[in-house]
Amino acid sequence: MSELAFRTCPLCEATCGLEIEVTDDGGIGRIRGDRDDVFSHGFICPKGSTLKQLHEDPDRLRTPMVRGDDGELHPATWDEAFAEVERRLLPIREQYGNDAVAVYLGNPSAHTFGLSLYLPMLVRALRTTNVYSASTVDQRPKEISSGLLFGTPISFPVPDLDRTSYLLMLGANPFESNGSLATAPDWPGRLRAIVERGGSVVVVDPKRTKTAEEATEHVPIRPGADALLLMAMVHVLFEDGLVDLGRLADLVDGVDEVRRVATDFTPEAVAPVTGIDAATVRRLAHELAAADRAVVYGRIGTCTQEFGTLASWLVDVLNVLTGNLDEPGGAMFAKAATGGPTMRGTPGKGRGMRIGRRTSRVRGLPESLGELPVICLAEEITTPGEGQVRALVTIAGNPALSTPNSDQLQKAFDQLDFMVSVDPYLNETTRHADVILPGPSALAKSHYDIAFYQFSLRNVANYSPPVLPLDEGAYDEWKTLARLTLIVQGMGSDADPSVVDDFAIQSLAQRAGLDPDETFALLAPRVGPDRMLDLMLRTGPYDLTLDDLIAAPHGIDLGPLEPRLPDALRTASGKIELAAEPFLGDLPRLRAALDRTVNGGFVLIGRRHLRSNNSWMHNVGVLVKGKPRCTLQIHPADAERLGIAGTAKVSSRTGAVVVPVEVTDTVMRGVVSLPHGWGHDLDGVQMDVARANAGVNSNLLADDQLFDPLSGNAVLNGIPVEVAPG
Ligand SMILES: Nc1nc2c(c(=O)[nH]1)N[C@H]1C(S)=C(S)[C@@H](COP(=O)(O)OP(=O)(O)OC[C@H]3O[C@@H](n4cnc5c(=O)[nH]c(N)nc54)[C@H](O)[C@@H]3O)O[C@H]1N2
Ligand SMILES: Nc1nc2c(c(=O)[nH]1)N[C@H]1C(S)=C(S)[C@@H](COP(=O)(O)OP(=O)(O)OC[C@H]3O[C@@H](n4cnc5c(=O)[nH]c(N)nc54)[C@H](O)[C@@H]3O)O[C@H]1N2
Ligand code: SF4
Ligand SMILES: [Mo]
Repeated sequence: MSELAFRTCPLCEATCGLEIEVTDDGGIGRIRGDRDDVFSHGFICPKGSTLKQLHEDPDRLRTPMVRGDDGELHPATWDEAFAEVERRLLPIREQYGNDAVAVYLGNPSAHTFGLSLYLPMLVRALRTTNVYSASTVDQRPKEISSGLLFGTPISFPVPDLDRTSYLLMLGANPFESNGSLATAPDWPGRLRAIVERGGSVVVVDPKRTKTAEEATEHVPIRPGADALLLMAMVHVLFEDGLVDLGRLADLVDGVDEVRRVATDFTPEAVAPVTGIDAATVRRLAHELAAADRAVVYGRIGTCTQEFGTLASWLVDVLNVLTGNLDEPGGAMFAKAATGGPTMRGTPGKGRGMRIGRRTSRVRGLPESLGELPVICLAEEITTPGEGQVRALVTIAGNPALSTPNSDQLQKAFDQLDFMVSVDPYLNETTRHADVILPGPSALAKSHYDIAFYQFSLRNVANYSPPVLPLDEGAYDEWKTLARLTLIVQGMGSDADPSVVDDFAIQSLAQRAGLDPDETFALLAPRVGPDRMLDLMLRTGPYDLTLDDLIAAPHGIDLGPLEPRLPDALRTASGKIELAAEPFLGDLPRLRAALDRTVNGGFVLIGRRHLRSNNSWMHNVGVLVKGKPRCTLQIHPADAERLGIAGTAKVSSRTGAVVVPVEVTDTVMRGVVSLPHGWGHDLDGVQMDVARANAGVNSNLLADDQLFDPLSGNAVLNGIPVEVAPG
């Protein structure tokens, strides 16, 4: 006998519904796609079912770990672990000031309900300028471009795949990644449907990916050249009289400036740098303008490159100029059931977005969204002086593998006086920690995708109660964050986490104009993230309650996206600021790139695999079995010219790796591709399967000195490298 539980998968952004068999003895049986899920209709990828393996993984930490006098990490009780944090962290803050403590927030902190809700309070309590996250090796350029254009950093227009007839997609490979900053289960099915209904999918990518192969057209591009391509398309739209703003004509500021700055970027001028001939650029611009429902979408390949912010901006410039913004089948704004920044305050107007309000201490790189670029973290630890980082808190992150020049960063970690990590694994990063605080497995937590429904392709609300009770000795992650917050506030390591939880409700109630006492009474007896969610739903745009969601285990479909402008804008002008000053200010750099000559050297790009998830799921045997996936892909002509077979040595300014080679004509000549998140054979890592399938760390090659200046985001695609037989 067994029972079925339903749960949204938290592993990537696609939010698939899972059907999970729970056996009589409280074990986990089979996990499949939930056919009744209102959004995923049974779709699942190979990672979804591995929540079972993650739950059962013997290497997953079940108790806190504390470094003893012998220098080794040992299991400890929760009280001991929190006491150690208090004992070690507070004196550092007292002696050296708040900035001496840095915090790094990793990707799963956005995928974990409890973490995403309680992190802001911990970060605020730390009162440090040294806040870092995986966002500056990812989507920060898109956040800045959306913030400047539309007013909030999560004002992401998403491609309305289900109704479009023309999709121009740059730097994304959703057949492997399942989509990003555009939440929808089954991207592959949705893309195939565009083609089946006679539409076009054009993929711009230096590699002929699976997505490109299934598309109607693949346009290979030199890494980093997207902004030039897009600018040339803008040029053609103006030159050939194809600009048509439609309904939004009165809502857009700066069209003439954009016309002016696009003048020099003719298709002929950009062709030598992009590798795309002028006729193709003209045709793409005309196709985009002619399609009745068209959309441009760019993702990580357009962000983690030297013109990340400009490329992200130009994606939406094209959507605006062709009248496809905020239209069905175009680029639209979601309306999440919990409310959010595009729904708060006065409709249609706001404070807009400011960037660079301060700069980093050592290199002077700009702040954005209250954070500094993670490429600055190592130097902030190693450079003496006032404000030097001496302690680090990492939460759901593995910067030792995920961020550039990781050798330098790992050496910097050794210099810290104290480090605490909230993480379920003893991995490449947490091996440097003095205290590790592991949360329960995903199956013992409730779940709601607070973040990803903000940019979902349909408006959906789906709550998952915990599938399993907490294991003995396990401790809720939101309570861990609450207790860290209280420690930092000087309330003591044994303070009651409900103080932080109650404060959160009080603040939310006040912001919504509700009476706090009545609100507490209304939401009782719930506590923790569930209570916060209930309040957010009640004050959100659909008048839902958590009970409504509990009564709908397969989710509630709130319908397709609807036009939201002008109400969703939060710019100071109340307009779409198409020519915001920071974009124009960065254009001389782009113009200078027109004079570049391709020098015959190699550049490195990254890739993802369906059975992998950044750096942390390589301990799941069913996902890593088979051929090694951490290989260097190189074009046959390049391999032959260099005499490379078997293995290659790849080196950059920052490091070198020796890696097995996969010769394939799917990559352009002069480009090599290596996935990130590997390199698990480091001392002290307690992940046996990952160690046996170690691979090499591509971020030894990524350079902390290469970045997009507007965002400080790292360049992870288009890294100059040398390739030789290994
Ligand atoms: N070269 C190169 N580098 C890249 C990229 C690239 O394309 N190329 N991609 C970048 C991108 S897009 C991203 S998002 C970053 C990711 O960078 P990070 O977020 O730093 O790294 P992850 O590999 O996601 O590591 C997640 C960590 O969270 C832990 N974890 C997993 N689940 C939970 C949980 O429920 N609770 C807690 N507390 N911890 C949990 C894992 O054990 C692991 O330590 O990597 C970036 N790095
Ligand atoms: N299976 C799996 N799924 C994942 C993840 C994972 O690690 N594994 N990670 C998750 C995370 S954190 C994120 S952020 C998303 C990312 O999701 P996607 O953005 O879809 O990321 P990728 O699959 O890496 O695809 C990026 C593509 O950009 C191309 N590219 C590289 N440089 C350039 C360039 O200069 N210009 C252009 N036009 N293209 C370029 C690469 O060849 C690659 O095909 O995926 C998420 N989903
Ligand atoms: S596509 Fe993403 S959400 Fe869906 S099952 Fe796979 S990992 Fe989970
Ligand atoms: Mo990411």
